[in-house]
Amino acid sequence: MDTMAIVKRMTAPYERKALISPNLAYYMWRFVGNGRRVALKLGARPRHADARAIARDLMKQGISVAPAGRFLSDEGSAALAAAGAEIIAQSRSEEVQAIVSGERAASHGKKAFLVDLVRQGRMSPDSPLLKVALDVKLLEIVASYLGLWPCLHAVAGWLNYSTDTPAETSQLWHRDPEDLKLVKVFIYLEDVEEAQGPFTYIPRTQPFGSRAPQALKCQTKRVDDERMRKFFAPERWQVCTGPAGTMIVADTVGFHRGGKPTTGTRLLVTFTYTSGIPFVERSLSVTAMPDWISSPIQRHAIEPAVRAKSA
Ligand SMILES: O=C(O)CCC(=O)C(=O)O
Repeated sequence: MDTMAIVKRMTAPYERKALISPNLAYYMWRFVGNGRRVALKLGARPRHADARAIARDLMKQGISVAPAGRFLSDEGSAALAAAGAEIIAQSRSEEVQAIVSGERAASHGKKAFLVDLVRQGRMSPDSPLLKVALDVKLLEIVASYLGLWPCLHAVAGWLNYSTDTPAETSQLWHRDPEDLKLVKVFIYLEDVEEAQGPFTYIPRTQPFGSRAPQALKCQTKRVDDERMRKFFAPERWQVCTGPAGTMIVADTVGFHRGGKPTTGTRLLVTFTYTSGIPFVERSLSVTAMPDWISSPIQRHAIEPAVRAKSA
């Protein structure tokens, strides 16, 4: 068996579990499976002075929420304005509105309560959304948190709408399966109040978080609110309402749920970042290496998705 297969076998039992302290599987994941990405991170000083402070906050809480300008460079903010305008226009198209109103059946994936507005198979390297996801400041924050140069794993644009069915899949409390530690980003493109099904998180339940030991008792795959109350009181739940432009950066191995509007819709873009050896296969593929890339951290983040296209 080769080294990578050994690392994979050692880490597999920790999918959808938050480690409470570093163990052998973690060190193998970090220094053997992702050794090169760790070395790249250690050898580079972040260009953005506050990237490390934001990552430290993330290490403590598992989540950081602020206006997008806190996490993005000026170029990233400009790309977000362009990408956001495109996605808002798409969400208002007749075709999408017919799905929201129930006149037309959606070609749903696993989630029968949202329209995914982004085609992430064979994505164009010139997509403004890719420019946001590969923003250097954002990547530096993710790298400081993960302790390695990350891979961009997925990109999506969701329009959630209300349904009559009980909460299901990601609308119930869960831990994400993509990697041992990971970062998900959500950027609201329209205001999100309680009624629009905000992203909701239990701080400090991420890997190595101070509530990870307490969360061990609650290891079911999907948990409803009634059951979660027995483990964590609702006062501990961070309900991420906010105006358009609110950005959430979180390790979603920590407990979270969201996306069940009771009225109206919720429109956001979301990115997932993993290490170089995720548990779950990458769904993103990009047709060519973007020629606007200005930094090696961007190249390393997108390289696997470009390779996926040519594979
Ligand atoms: O839609 C939400 O707010 C939650 C999304 C989620 O659970 C996920 O992406 O894993």
